Amino acid sequence: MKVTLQLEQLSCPSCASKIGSILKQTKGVLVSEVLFTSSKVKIEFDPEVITVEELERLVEKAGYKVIGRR
Ligand SMILES: [Cu+2]
Repeated sequence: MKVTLQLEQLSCPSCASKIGSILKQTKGVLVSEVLFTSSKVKIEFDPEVITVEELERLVEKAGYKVIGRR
């Protein structure tokens, strides 16, 4: 399953790599890509292991607001 999360403006590239490394350590995340310029996070995940809501919560716990998903 795939989802793209739209975040509030990321202020610098290290924010993007921080989110990327959190996702890499997360069970159920198969592929993740953080697009710094558009503040988007593309995630391919196993829905039997993790849900979109849990993914959003992880990103928000790291300090970044999720303002949309598709
Ligand atoms: Cu930053």
